[in-house]
Amino acid sequence: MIDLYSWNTPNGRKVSILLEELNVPYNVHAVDITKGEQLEAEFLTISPNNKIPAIRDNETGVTLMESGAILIYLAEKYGQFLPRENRIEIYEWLMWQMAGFGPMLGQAHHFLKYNRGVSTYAEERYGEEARRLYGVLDRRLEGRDYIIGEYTIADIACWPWVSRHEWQEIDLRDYPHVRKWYQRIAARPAVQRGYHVPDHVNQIPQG
Ligand SMILES: N[C@@H](CCC(=O)N[C@@H](CS)C(=O)NCC(=O)O)C(=O)O
Repeated sequence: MIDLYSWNTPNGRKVSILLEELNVPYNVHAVDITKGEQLEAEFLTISPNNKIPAIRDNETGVTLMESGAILIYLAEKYGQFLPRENRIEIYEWLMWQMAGFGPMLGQAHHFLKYNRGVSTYAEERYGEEARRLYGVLDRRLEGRDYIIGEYTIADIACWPWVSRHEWQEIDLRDYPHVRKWYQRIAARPAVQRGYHVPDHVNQIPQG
């Protein structure tokens, strides 16, 4: 059994969506990051960077932080969503998400949604970077149903960030390939289940 430590955020949802897609049993431990529960000593033994998501695999004793590492671990363990022949390309787009798409969109949330008016410079910088990154993804998805052609952990890593497009002040109609891809993945029952972990806080945005 896998223990998942998570909260309703894009990084947390990546892991619950993959677990639902894999159809493996898991226990959910809600870590309320709005109350500082990620700083508690017990959680730090699993996630030394005090961030969700994290897992404990009770079968192997492995504990892991960092959503990208967790996606790779679970995909390898269960032999799905990381096909050997496309592995390097999947890592390429997974790293793009982990190092660019996620962190930059996180800054867009910070300055555009939560701190409007604090810094015009930061609003312009991260708003522009968000639009640039959506352009990169849109060009990649032209002529492809999924980032690597078939549905993999690269899609599972990127999709929850796109589900917050409203926070980033992104109109998906400006990125038609991203929009179709977003809606295609939103229609998957496992994604609909994984999105609402640990709790149902809102409907999946339409796009
Ligand atoms: N690179 C990490 C980032 C994790 C992350 O930023 N988690 C946020 C929620 S999405 C968090 O736990 N924030 C609480 C805090 O910063 O104290 C990953 O992908 O797992």
